[in-house]
Amino acid sequence: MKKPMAMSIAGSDPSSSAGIQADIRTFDRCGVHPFSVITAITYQTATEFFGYDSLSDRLDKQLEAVLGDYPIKFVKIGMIPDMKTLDIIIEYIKKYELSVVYDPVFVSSAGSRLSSEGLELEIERDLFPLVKILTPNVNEAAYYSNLDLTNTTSDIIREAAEILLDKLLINETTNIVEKAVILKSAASTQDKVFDIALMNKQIGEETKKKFKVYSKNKISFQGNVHGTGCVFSSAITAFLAKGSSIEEAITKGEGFFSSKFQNLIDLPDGGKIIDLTISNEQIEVINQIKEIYTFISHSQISSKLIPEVRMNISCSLPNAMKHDEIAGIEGRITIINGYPNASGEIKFGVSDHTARLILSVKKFDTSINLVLNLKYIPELIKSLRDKTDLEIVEIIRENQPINVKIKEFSTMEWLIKETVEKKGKIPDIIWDKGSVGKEPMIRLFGRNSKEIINKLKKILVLVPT
Ligand code: PXL
Repeated sequence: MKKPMAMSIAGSDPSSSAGIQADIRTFDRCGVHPFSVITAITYQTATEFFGYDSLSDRLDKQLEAVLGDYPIKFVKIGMIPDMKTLDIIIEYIKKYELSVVYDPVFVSSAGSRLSSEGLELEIERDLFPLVKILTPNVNEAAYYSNLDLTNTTSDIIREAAEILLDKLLINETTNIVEKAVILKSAASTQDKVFDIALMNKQIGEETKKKFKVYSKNKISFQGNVHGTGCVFSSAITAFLAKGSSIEEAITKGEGFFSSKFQNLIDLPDGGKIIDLTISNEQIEVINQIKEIYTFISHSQISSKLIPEVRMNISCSLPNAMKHDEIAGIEGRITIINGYPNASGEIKFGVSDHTARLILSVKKFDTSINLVLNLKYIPELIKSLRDKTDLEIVEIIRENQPINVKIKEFSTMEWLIKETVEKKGKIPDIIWDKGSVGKEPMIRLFGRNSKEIINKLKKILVLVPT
């Protein structure tokens, strides 16, 4: 399969949490190969900025080397330190017809300027018309729209978005071009922050302007998180490179950002940065889910095992204690054209009843890391009992104490406790006939993907056709 590729043209941040380092790491996390061209070297930590040197004399050679050789289409642009850098970038955007996501960055999160005075106007005039998606924060949006966006109403934020989008469209001769602006953290309530997107969407022969509001949980602490804008705009670029439309890329970029923004690293100087690390253990967990999913998704018979509530595969880190240490498939697995199909990506912390099951199982048997929920088919249970060596335990939901029924979490805990009390261990399968409003379900447990696939093979030959 061809690997999606994208390029970042940005400044180096030695704290590796903003700038080109953040872009590379984000592209990686999104499964996109990162090309990187450096516009400047900055000297900074997550909280202090000491200065920068422009690499404008070395920019041309970097760009020609990669763009001359590789079919790169999507590019994210960050720090543009000076006029010469801007001119070279523009030359290459035109020459290679690049699709541009531009994250305007005039001041660093520590408050210092990242570009020469007055460059904003040149950027507006020369770069904006070549930009596909613009991701300003409120200050940058206020500057370019010439509107006061402090403590403002949603009408004024929308007006600012319209002014900015018009600036991207200023040189377009047809009206069927798709572009977008996203005003980051443009509005907030007590516990939510909102990004306001405005896009020009093509519908038949015309384009229509469409607003979309994305809400994020407000995290309250002093100061700000270094590098957030870089991660967000790079994620959008990565999803464009993976084939998403503008609207999809923004939505997926928002999703990626929100999931990463939950885990911050507190640096010793008080700086906060987004945790973009991923361990080999985490990769192993994701690969195990991928292996099982690949096996299932190539088998039409597997689709008969997808329950009404859809299927999930949950896999835990060996010593998991919390939800975010368990990975699953976002949106679960459904059936498309007769085959099982994942609705979303494999991620940690996508809460699900299968994830809760593993956490409960781990209290009794730490060697079990995987669980799948399968459709209940009465004949299948009978054949599995008669013809396989799989250990099967039935749980009667009616026996569940009423105070446990109220919370699904305790239901999963109860189900496992009941099984261990009955059998003294976790069997291969725990199933139940359901109850009012609860679909009957088969749950398959295992230590690793190989073991699960072996068990699935035994099950699949017995699925009634
Ligand atoms: O997050 C904006 C940004 C972009 N690029 C570089 C930076 C910063 C913020 O400090 O240093 C190089």
